[in-house]
Amino acid sequence: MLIHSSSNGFNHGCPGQITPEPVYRARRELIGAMTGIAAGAALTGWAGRAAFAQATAPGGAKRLLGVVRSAVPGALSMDQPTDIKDATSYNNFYEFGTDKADPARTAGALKTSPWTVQVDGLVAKPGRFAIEDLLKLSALEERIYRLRCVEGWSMVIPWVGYSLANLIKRVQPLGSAKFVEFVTLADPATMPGVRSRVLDWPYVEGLRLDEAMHPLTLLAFGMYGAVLPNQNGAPLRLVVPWKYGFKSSKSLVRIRFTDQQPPTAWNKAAAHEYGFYSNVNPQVDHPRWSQGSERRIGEDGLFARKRKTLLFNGYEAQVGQLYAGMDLKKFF
Ligand SMILES: Nc1nc2c(c(=O)[nH]1)N[C@H]1C(S)=C(S)[C@@H](COP(=O)(O)O)O[C@H]1N2
Ligand SMILES: [Mo]
Repeated sequence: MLIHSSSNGFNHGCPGQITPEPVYRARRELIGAMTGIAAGAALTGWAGRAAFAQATAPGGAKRLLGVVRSAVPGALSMDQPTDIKDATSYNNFYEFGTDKADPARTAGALKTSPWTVQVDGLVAKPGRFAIEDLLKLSALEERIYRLRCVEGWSMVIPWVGYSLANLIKRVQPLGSAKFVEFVTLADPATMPGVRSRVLDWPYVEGLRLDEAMHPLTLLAFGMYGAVLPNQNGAPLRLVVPWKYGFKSSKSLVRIRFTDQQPPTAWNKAAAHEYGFYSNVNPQVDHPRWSQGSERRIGEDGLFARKRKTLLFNGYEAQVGQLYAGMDLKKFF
């Protein structure tokens, strides 16, 4: 069985060889432009939701319009965003292959339209939501999050989406709901990786309901101002910035509310290596490598791990309360 390997693995892609662009576009410039476009609409309570419709930019990438700068505390990292080329060519998406370069090469086959997401389980108002309706459910925000992979590398990605809490409130969880399960599409016809048994498909991840409700937990539809590339989890994915990257399921088809901790794909594959919580924690090493430091993609040499990894990936002020009194070594 192929399990996550450390950043020192030799079989991985080599983003260090890609010439970095100046900066993905001076971030402030981007935020400024987006705020400019959206300011009027934001002040009028998003009456003009038609503004969210996607438009095709000259480059072919579908831009997301009407995106506002997030006001959620901690949502706008000051770190320099990762080059878009690295973020879209160095991926983990095992449904499309286990090599970092596989998803960008093979995920083009994924059909992201039409797309619906089933939201069910212990909720008063279950439903099947079309992607078009989900895009209109709440104002789209730009959020610049650090992403720390359990393998020991990290990126900084400007996502576009809104707090998952908006959708959760819509379906009204019952008092008995304690956990939320996130299920990725598993289509052997378009996902070559699903034909091999590297994980128990479909890819399932899970959060406690209070973690899922946290304002930083993002339902993302885009990155770098445009709709998500397939290899990054189109047409919608989860992003939980204080947990290892594998907690953030891509290409979601189902969100299910339960009263029990859901069995999750990586935890089933190796429970002693991938805990249910998987909060980023430099004090809790992976059995096969240290988690004390990380390699920021595009910044360091291929084998350098120069950055200190931070508790909760630097989001402790925002999320620490969720784990008050918990033994983080036991609930890793
Ligand atoms: N369905 C699915 N979701 C997934 C994965 C996967 O293999 N399949 N990989 C995870 C891992 S290990 C990481 S680090 C992030 C990577 O997201 P990115 O490629 O957009 O940077 O996606 C996560 N979500
Ligand atoms: Mo990861």
